Amino acid sequence: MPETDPRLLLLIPAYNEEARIGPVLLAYSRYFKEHYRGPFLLVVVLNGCRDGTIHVVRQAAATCGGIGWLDFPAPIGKGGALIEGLKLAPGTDLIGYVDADGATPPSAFHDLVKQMPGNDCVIGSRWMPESKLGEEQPWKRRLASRIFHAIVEGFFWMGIQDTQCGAKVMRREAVQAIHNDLRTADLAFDINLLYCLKRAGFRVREVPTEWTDQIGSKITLGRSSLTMFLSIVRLRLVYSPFYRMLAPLRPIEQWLYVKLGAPPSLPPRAAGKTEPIPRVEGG
Ligand SMILES: Nc1nc2c(ncn2[C@@H]2O[C@H](COP(=O)(O)OP(=O)(O)O)[C@@H](O)[C@H]2O)c(=O)[nH]1
Ligand SMILES: [Mg+2]
Repeated sequence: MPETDPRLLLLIPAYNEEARIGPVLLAYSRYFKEHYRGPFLLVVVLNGCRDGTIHVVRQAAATCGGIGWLDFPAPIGKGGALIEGLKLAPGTDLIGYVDADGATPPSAFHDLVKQMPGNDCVIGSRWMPESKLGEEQPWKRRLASRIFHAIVEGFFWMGIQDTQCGAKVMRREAVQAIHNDLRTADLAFDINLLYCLKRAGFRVREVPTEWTDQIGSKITLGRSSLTMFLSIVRLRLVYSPFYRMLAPLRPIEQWLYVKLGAPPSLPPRAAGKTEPIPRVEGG
């Protein structure tokens, strides 16, 4: 059969996922071998794992092929891991990510990819009328998520219902154009990404997706909410006329991240400077 689909790279950020990631890697690898008519590579981005996630990933790679990994010993956060993973964009056509727990089934991620023609980024949404939710998030998470959404909308006016769904896919060119502006290492990374894409004029399309909440979440609600709030305030200021004037406050900002036990935001990178591409192991 001729290869007609674009090259696709799927990133899976993973933090202490030994109990959840194995079957997910096998399911994705099998599904895409069977249903995707183009080169497909899955890269797990581990950071600061204190369990045996790396062994589970190695095992899956040996069993299936088409699975590689990047392993960062430092706790660089989900955003930090994705910022590293997205440096692989030059070697592919489409690049996306999903969570390690299988909340997004492979067919649902494939549906996002199928909607890429004519768009620069397609994001899955759990908050549209046609979204299919197997198991919903606990009510406290849903409430926090709606409050967070209202604040994000008030700050950034993006008109996106669900910025936080873990399933997204983008065109390589769009990722490369904004990569230098990605500096949020915690879970507010997605806002940073979407805001920069929209600001640069890229077409971001939100579509209903299929999602099943999984037990074993790595997120502590109180602390994550505070960190995400700090990050979106920071992001709003970065893209305001005042940011230069606030330079003396930057050490306080970093101190707050440390106090919250969260990965600090990344320092600014020079425009036009290309970053070295990380070397994928396995694959
Ligand atoms: N690399 C990396 N991944 C993380 C970190 N924190 C969470 N993740 C990943 O982010 C994804 C979503 O986390 P999860 O616990 O499922 O969140 P929830 O379903 O929203 O409660 C999973 O793939 C996690 O392994 C982190 O600090 N580093
Ligand atoms: Mg999850």
